[in-house]
Amino acid sequence: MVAGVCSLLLLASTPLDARPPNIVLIFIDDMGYGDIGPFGNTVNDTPSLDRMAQEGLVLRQFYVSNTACTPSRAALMTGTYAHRIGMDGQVCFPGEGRGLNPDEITIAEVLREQGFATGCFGKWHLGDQPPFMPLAQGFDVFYGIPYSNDMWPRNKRGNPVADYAPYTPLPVMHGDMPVAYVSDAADQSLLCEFVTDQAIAFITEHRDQPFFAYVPHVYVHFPRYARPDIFEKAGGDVNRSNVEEVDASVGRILDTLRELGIAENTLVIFTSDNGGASGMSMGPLRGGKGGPKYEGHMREPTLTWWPGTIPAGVESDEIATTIDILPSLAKLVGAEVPGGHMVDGSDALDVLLARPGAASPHDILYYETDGIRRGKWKLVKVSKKKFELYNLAADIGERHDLAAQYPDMVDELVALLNAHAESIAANTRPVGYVEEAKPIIHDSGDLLRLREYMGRPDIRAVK
Ligand SMILES: [Ca+2]
Repeated sequence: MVAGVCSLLLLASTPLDARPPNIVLIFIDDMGYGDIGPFGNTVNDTPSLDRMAQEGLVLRQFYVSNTACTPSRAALMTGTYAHRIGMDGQVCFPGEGRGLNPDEITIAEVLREQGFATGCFGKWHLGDQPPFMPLAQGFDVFYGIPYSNDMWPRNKRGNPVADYAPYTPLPVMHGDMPVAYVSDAADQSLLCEFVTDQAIAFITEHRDQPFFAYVPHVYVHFPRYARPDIFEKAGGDVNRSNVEEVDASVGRILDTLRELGIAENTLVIFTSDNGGASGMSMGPLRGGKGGPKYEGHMREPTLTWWPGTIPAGVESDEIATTIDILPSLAKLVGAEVPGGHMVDGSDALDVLLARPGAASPHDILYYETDGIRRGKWKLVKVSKKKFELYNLAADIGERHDLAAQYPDMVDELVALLNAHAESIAANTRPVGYVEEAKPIIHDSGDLLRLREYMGRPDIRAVK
C-alpha cells in the first residue's frame, strides 16, 4: 500500500530533477560513537537507524569541530571554526549577552537564498537574545528550546531549587515567542517527541518545495527522563530509553519522507554534536564529552541517506567533519560559499554521497587547537608541554602513547598544530554581543506546561 501511495505522489509533484533535493540534518546532543547499532551497539534497540544504514552510507570517520554544544553548533551552522568567531570556550547561558554573530552566514541562510523553506526543531544554543536566535539566522520557523534542557531551576534529581540563577523557567519557543515551558520530568520526557512532531509537520507542509529541516534534538543531553512504557521497553534503563526514542524519531521522519513520496529527493544526515556524556557509549574509542581531544570526544556516529542517489549499505572511512557540511550543501544546491567570509570547511560532497572514488578533502584534521591528525598519526595536546602520539591504524583506542618513540613526528605535528592555532588567532571575527541582555522569561506566568501545550496533560515520567 505504501509503495502505491508513493508513486502516486511522485507523479503529482514537481518533476524531481527540476529542483534541488530537500535536506534534513539531524543533530543529536551528547550521543556517543558507539550508541547505535550501525556502530556496533548490541544493547540499544535502534531498528530505524539500522535500516537507515542498510539503505544508505555509514561514515566511520566523521568528526565534529568541537567537544561542547555551543561551539559545535556554531561550527556546524557556519562551516567555520568556533574559535575563529568567538563561539568557543563556555557554552551560552540563559540571558547572556553573547551569541552567534548575525553577520555570520549560516547553512539556513545559504539554502534560503536558493528558495528553500528553512526550519529548526530542537535545541538552538547559539545565544538566546533575539539577534542570535534562529529567526535572525536564516530560519523561517523555530520550535524548541533556546538552550540546554538542564538550564532550568531544578537540581540533578529534578527537584525545584529556589534562586537557581541564572536559570529562569525553561521556555519552549515558537519563533521568538515562548509558548510553553518545561516544568518538570514529565515535560522533559516529551521533548524528543515534540521536536519530531514539529519537524514532521514542517516537512509535510513543505513537501512540494525544497526544504531544509534542521533537527538538533534535545536528547540525549541530561537530565534524562522517560515515560513508563518507553522506560520498561528499554529494560528500565533511562539512557537506553533516550537513545531508543531518538531512533524512533528518525524512523518517524524517514517514514514521513517515504509516505510523502519525497524520499528519493531528500538527503538526510544523522550525527551528534560531541562525544557521549555519561551513560553513553563511545564503542572502542577513548574519551567522551568535553576534555582532551581523543577520538571519542569528536568522532561521531554518522549516517547519510538519499535513496536512489546514495547507494544502499555502503561504508566509508574517508574523513569529513561538520564544518564541511555548509560548503558541501552549497555545492549540492548550486550556491556560492559565502562571499567575504572565511569558511574553514571543505567541499566533502562526494564523501557524504558515497560517490565512486570519493576522497576526503582533509590531509590534515585539526581537533580544535588541541589535536591534529595526519594519516594514521594523531597528536593529542594534553597540556601546554605534554603531547601524546598515537598510531590510529593500529591503536584506535589511543592506549599506547608513542611520543617517546617518535620525537621527530611529535615535533613536526606540534609545529603544524601551533601554526594552525596562530593562523586562526590572526584572523578572528567578533562574537555577537548585546548590552542589557535578559532572560526570555522571568517566570512561568500564564504559560502552559509543555504536556498541556501538546494536549497530553496526564503524561507521567520515570525519574
Ligand atoms: Ca552536546
